[in-house]
Amino acid sequence: MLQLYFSPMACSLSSRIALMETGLDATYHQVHLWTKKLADDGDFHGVAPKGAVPVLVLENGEHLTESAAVLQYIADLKPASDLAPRPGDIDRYRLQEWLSFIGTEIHKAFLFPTFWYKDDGSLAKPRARIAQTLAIPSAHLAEREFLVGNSFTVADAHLTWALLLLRPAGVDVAQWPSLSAYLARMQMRPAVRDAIATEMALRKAMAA
Ligand SMILES: N[C@@H](CCC(=O)N[C@@H](CS)C(=O)NCC(=O)O)C(=O)O
Repeated sequence: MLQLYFSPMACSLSSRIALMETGLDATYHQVHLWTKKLADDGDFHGVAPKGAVPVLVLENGEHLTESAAVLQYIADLKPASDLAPRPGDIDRYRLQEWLSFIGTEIHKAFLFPTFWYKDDGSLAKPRARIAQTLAIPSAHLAEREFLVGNSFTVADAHLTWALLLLRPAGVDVAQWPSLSAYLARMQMRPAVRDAIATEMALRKAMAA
């Protein structure tokens, strides 16, 4: 069976959403990102030298990391779920274009520094830039329901996760009406709603 190493509401949420959208069975292993400990007190570095989630353990035991790769792998396991356009179709490269943009321009350029640096001086530049960055998906989604093509893809799973983190990062998504409408729409999908509910409950349990 597939196995996913995740941390509640971290970027691995999009991999959980993708798995739930496909209906594929998986075992989920929770990682504490600060201590790098697993639930059984094992060391996550033994699983993933990068020390970061997501890690997908494949049926043959190989470990796959990086959200863009993990998400496309899950999508390709169940082509009937239509979570990614077929290779060779221009929309497959549009999907990769969005996954790369979300992973670098939104996640690493904004969300990552926001969660690591707490002082206003360090946060000023990423905060100033995020408005410019989010204007891109905002304009795109003003005209369309989904990021790529006419149906939900793993790029939507990844953007949904990123938009959910804006609030704890101190940014109000309501500034971009098309993004806040998109986020509400995505959360009406049963798999998205259930994945978020599961991880929010785990996060609350961690804080308790
Ligand atoms: N480039 C990786 C980034 C993965 C990543 O930064 N994961 C975060 C959680 S959202 C993490 O595990 N951070 C722990 C750390 O960097 O120590 C991807 O897109 O999957």
